[in-house]
Amino acid sequence: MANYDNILFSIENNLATITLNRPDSLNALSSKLKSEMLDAVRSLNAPDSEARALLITGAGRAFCAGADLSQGDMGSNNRDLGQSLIDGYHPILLELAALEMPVISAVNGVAAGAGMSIAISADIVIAARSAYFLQAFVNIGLVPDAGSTFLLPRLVGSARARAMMMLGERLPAEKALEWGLVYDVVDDEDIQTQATELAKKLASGPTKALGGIRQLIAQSLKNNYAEQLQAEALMQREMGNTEDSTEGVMAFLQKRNADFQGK
Ligand code: T3D
Repeated sequence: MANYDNILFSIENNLATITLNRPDSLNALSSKLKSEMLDAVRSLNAPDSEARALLITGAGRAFCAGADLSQGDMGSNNRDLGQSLIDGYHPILLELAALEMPVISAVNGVAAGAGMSIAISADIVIAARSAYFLQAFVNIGLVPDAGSTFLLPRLVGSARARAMMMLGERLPAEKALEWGLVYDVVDDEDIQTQATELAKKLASGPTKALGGIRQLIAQSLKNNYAEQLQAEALMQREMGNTEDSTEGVMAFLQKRNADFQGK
């Protein structure tokens, strides 16, 4: 497995974990961190990868404070942030979206700017009680990016998304839970163990079905009802031929827990 400087990356018992690891800058997204993250995420979809779920979290007191504002020409007028997004962020986000396994984010502290975009792009978001979400972009005169304008209105509704984006105020974890942005809020000291427990459960689940759920939910954003019914039928045809679905039915009939292999 590759050695990285700005992230920690491991795969254990089919669970891949990426820890954004620049705690002194609240895990701000430097060029190096982004290229390492892209490399790690890409490796998960390789045919020889053992990963069946991905957990993303942050080292130290933050999940991620978004773009590294101290880097390169972020503070100058002579910059093309559009190109920087296209080259540095979109490949990671698209690679994450294309993963054929569930993605969990453990938001251990602040998730701001593009860091919030990454956090909410996960299938399941668990937040520490003291964590908060921040659409920080407007505070530095920018518009939300890295998928926030796509994801946030869909998750919390456009009225709340607009207010978060325009006001640039902190959304505490408990309120994020109330708004449906996160699946659960846990005590700070439990965030890593509880998120890992949940991620392990997914990593030993029927991976093809979990990947299928991701695809179907994504397709539902553009399909009409009839198209979505068709998409479900096509996907279920595929699932009906998986070893895990045979195992699932057998386990039910034999009154035992299923032993899914991700096949
Ligand atoms: O090309 C492109 O990349 C365009 C893409 C843009 C996407 C974006 O994400 S734009 C939004 C960028 N992010 C922000 O604007 C957030 C900036 N940070 C903050 O507003 C605050 O740091 C927080 C609200 C997140 C946390 O506040 P607090 O008081 O808990 O911590 P702090 O004291 O501000 O920060 C601690 C350290 O982290 C500090 O360094 P120091 O003084 O101890 O040496 C601070 O400078 C550093 N830090 C925090 N955020 C960033 C950062 N360093 C670089 N980039 C950051 N984004």
